[in-house]
Amino acid sequence: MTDAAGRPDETGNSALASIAAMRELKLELTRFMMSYKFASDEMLTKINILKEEFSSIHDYSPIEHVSSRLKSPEGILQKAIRKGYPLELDGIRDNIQDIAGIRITCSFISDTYRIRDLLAGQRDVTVLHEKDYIREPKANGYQSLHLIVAIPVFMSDRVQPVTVEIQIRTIAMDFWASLEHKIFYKYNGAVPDTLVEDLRQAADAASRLDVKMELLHDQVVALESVDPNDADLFSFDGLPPFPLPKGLLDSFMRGRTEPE
Ligand code: 0O2
Repeated sequence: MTDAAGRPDETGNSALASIAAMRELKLELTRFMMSYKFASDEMLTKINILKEEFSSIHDYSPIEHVSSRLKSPEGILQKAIRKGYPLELDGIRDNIQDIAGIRITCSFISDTYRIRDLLAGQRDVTVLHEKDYIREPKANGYQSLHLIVAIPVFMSDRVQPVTVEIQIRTIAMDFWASLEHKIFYKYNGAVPDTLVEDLRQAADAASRLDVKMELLHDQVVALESVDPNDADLFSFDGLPPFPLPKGLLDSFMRGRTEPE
């Protein structure tokens, strides 16, 4: 590996070159994976802001639960090989759009579209693709609203648009999808026909439950009225208490109601 003077010989030089190439690859892979983590973090912040804002101001959040996952480098490569995509980072970036994935569960179907609109309406979010498996469920009964969005990630030397897959669905749809996923893997994809049929029936039942729950919710909302003596009227969830003295509150209210 070294000559008589201790300098790397030809074999030594090529070993050093491959170590340098490995380092370069590791750096590129780390940057690649981090860009997806940052994009996911940015989207999660947006979703959590909506969730907190709804809970504090409207006393109700259309977002019940949020989870996220990053595909592992191994999972990314397996998918690229399975789909026949070029095995280099730019090709993978262009073709695999679910490296970062976020799942949002909502109580009601209308909430799924509300969340879609609130996220899609944000200036730095670009919806690249939408699949509405709620309006058009898959043959097996799967329901969910899928968005592929791009969000700019600001790094030290570049701004990179990064894609994130967002799945939005109700609790009932999510319950069904988790069970179906387990069954699918248990049978290695070859699910017996009877189970496939049972799953389809369960999906129909889940769908009917969603519709019924939404109707009930609408009725409850219509019955709700504002209580002027509500003790919580001027308490602010998630913020430190700042009681308003009565005089200040009265002038503030007058300022809002009296014309100038
Ligand atoms: P994971 O581990 O959840 O990410 P793609 O394969 O993504 O290139 P496809 O299949 O057209 O293209 O995308 P689609 O239809 O938007 O589905 C992507 C994801 O939706 C899947 O990701 C699942 O998470 C979910 N999904 C789609 N169909 C079903 C279904 O029939 N049952 C369940 N339980 N989930 C489904 P992955 O990559 O398969 O898995």
